[in-house]
Amino acid sequence: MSSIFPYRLYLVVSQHDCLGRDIVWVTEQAVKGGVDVVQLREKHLSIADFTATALRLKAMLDTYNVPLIINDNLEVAKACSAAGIHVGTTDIAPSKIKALWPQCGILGYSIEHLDQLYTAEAEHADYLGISPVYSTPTKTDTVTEWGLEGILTIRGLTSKPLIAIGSMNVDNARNVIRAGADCIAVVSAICGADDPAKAAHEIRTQIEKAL
Ligand code: TZP
Ligand code: MG
Repeated sequence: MSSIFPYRLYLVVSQHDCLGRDIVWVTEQAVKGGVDVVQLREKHLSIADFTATALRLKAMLDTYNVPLIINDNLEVAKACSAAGIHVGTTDIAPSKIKALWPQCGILGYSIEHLDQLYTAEAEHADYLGISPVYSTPTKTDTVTEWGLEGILTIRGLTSKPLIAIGSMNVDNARNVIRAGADCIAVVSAICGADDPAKAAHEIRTQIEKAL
């Protein structure tokens, strides 16, 4: 298990994905169910609203000792003293982040093709997002799917923690961990569930079975 990223169930959350319910409530339920790391991924909010949401989430998560990671926005990450930042290949380069934000604890980087694994940028990451494992209506600008084969391949090539994202749910979490992922990242199977705590608990149970 990685010391910088020992987490197993990763909630990626936005206000929009919570289907009209408060993001702090949904996230707290998810944490009670077994989520142990959270990423706030807001694509349509102003910086002021993104920051306000981050501060509210951070205050709640601190009481559970669960780290908050901010998607792709250094200003918000700094403003809320987040645990880290997550970027994709078209965002701020990982090689620049620690100079711009020396307090950054966890640096996550999503890879969509195998050649991205071999870049110097990937070397800077504390964990790699395998994006997407399966295509998903939650993020439609993806081109390929890694599938279980992709996870197996990457697992053989790096010792960095691997986070699986894209249509992860209670039915596929176990096989994805068995294929070599360290952590399962979820949006809709938890944020969209009637009972987010129960949904998180069921996925967490499958992860633990596979370890
Ligand atoms: N990156 C790759 S797939 C994805 C992101 C943010 C969305 C995953 O959402 P869901 O609803 O868990 O499939
Ligand atoms: Mg991005």
